[in-house]
Amino acid sequence: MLSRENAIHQLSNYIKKIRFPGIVLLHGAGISVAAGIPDFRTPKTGFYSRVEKLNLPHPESIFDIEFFDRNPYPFYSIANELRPGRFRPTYCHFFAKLLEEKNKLLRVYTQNIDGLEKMTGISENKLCEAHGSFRTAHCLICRQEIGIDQVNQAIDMKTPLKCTHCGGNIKPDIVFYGENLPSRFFTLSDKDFDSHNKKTCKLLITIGTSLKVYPFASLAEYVSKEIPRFLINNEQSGNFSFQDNKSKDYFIKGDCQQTILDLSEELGWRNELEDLKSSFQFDEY
Ligand code: CNA
Repeated sequence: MLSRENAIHQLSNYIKKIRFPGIVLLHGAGISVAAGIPDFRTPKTGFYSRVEKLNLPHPESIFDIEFFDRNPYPFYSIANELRPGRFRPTYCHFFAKLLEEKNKLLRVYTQNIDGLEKMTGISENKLCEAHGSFRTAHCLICRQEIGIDQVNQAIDMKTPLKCTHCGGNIKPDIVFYGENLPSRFFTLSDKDFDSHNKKTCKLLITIGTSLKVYPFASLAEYVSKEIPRFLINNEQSGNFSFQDNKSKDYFIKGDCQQTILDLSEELGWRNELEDLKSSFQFDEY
């Protein structure tokens, strides 16, 4: 396995060689930890260890659609730790935007529901929020759309919101276990990873995810063997084969924000990345 420095150097070389939108980014909760949002599975600090106090059947129950419909209290009691409004995008988020500006980004697929990619101003057609977002909300029964301010208020008061038409539970449009992913996820991934399509993924960079949630995790498995795949994470995850000298899989272990800064330095983009982040205008809500 390459050293961290050599792997960053290798990644920088691959990025430099790409002269069209050919890079796919896969984002996970690890990239938003520096924004102040806990990830799920990191022991002690992750969201799942925080929900232990709620005595759920499983930590995952908090995001299980059947459980939520029976008992929305646990979700409403902790959703303020995730809901957008107080958090700013990080270097990792702005790196995606920078790749778009350099005309190298094919797509960013994110599992995150915090909306931080969108806040960077990245174009909508470059972004696939595979697990939805907190920007809209609906009644689970009659599908009436509910104003998100009302939902945020309920989340802040830790009180489940009910539909005024039918009494059903109101849920932000984030994808729970037991729900389908948006059809756009399947349409785009079919196209972006189709080896017969010329405008397909030529470099895959996976950042801050344990790759445990399917079908999202399968994206990392869709690319053909000749496509380089990088994992930037605190720990190894997914089906990468880092020990196999013939594979084009690379692991850059450690804090993803530092890795992205080091990578930007190597690319000669550090000032542009810093500028993007520091010029960001932010209104808390
Ligand atoms: P996860 O299972 O909690 O994995 C996070 C991964 O990131 C782990 O492998 C960590 O080791 C790694 N990690 C954490 N911090 C860092 C860091 N600073 N540098 C490098 N690596 C780090 O979360 P996944 O995203 O894999 O799981 C998918 C779930 C998480 C999706 O359904 C999301 O909706 C859900 N989620 C989203 C958010 C958010 O929107 N910010 C927060 C928490 C969970």
